[in-house]
Amino acid sequence: MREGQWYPGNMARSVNQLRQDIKSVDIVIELLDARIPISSHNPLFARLLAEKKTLLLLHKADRADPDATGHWLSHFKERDQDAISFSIYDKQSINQLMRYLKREKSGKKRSRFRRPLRMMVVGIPNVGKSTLINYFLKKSAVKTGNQPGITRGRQWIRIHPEIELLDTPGILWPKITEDSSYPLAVVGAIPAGRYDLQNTVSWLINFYQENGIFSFMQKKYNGTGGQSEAGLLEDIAYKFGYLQSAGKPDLDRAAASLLHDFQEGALGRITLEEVPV
Ligand SMILES: Nc1nc2c(ncn2[C@@H]2O[C@H](COP(=O)(O)OP(=O)(O)O)[C@@H](O)[C@H]2O)c(=O)[nH]1
Ligand SMILES: [Mg+2]
Repeated sequence: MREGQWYPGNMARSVNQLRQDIKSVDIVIELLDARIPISSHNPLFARLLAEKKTLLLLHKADRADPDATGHWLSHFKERDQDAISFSIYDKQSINQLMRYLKREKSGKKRSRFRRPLRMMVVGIPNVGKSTLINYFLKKSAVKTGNQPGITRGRQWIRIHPEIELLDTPGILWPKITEDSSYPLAVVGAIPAGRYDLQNTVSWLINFYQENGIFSFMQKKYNGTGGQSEAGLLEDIAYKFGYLQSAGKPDLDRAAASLLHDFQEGALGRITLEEVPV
């Protein structure tokens, strides 16, 4: 699959806009999917952000394996890269982010710029950028009434008296490589219909098998189909009545349903990419 193929808009234009926006902020928050910290990072961000202070948010951490997220945090710490485990459903992680930003702001006190700390959110599609921005937008609207610190031109959301967030996220599509295409499809970073469903689900089932957690899937669907992938998909089809006209199990619907359950967190908190050794 070619990069950018499924996203509207012109790649050069959005990268140029991103470059401009990055210039106008003090810090960039790059959202990674905590389940796939490797594949959800577009290497082009690293180049665009080379000179800029960056905070990584391991987003959707509520879906990832907490131990694996801990390993990722240590990994980044060893590399002097600031990173926070984050979920929009976890108030503590939101507080941690706010504490971090306030520290960043107070660290800049002596600077001749008295203006608020400015930041923006970047990440690949579906990683949770709008959710985070909307959270702050709602919150600041409640706090300050009708005019929540938004100025004209590029829009800024004042999320704290001394911290402003650009209301438009920077978007880059993921870089699809042989290694990253399945992880990206599995977490929902590639739109339905743009990847091979059966191969993707095969990859996911194989991940569970190789990591000794296949029984988790079997239990979930009252599996009697034994250890095989086909058996599992048949179990799912029969359990939910996904049948074709001749009463044969509809394995495509079963696969879609399995993937949906994974994305909803119904198949456990799973991290698909470990820290490289
Ligand atoms: N589990 C989980 N899902 C989240 C979280 N934040 C956002 N999402 C979901 O991820 C999906 C994509 O979010 P969105 O903000 O539209 O992503 P964007 O494309 O990066 O703007 C939505 O279904 C959100 O509800 C989170 O912290 N945890
Ligand atoms: Mg969005």
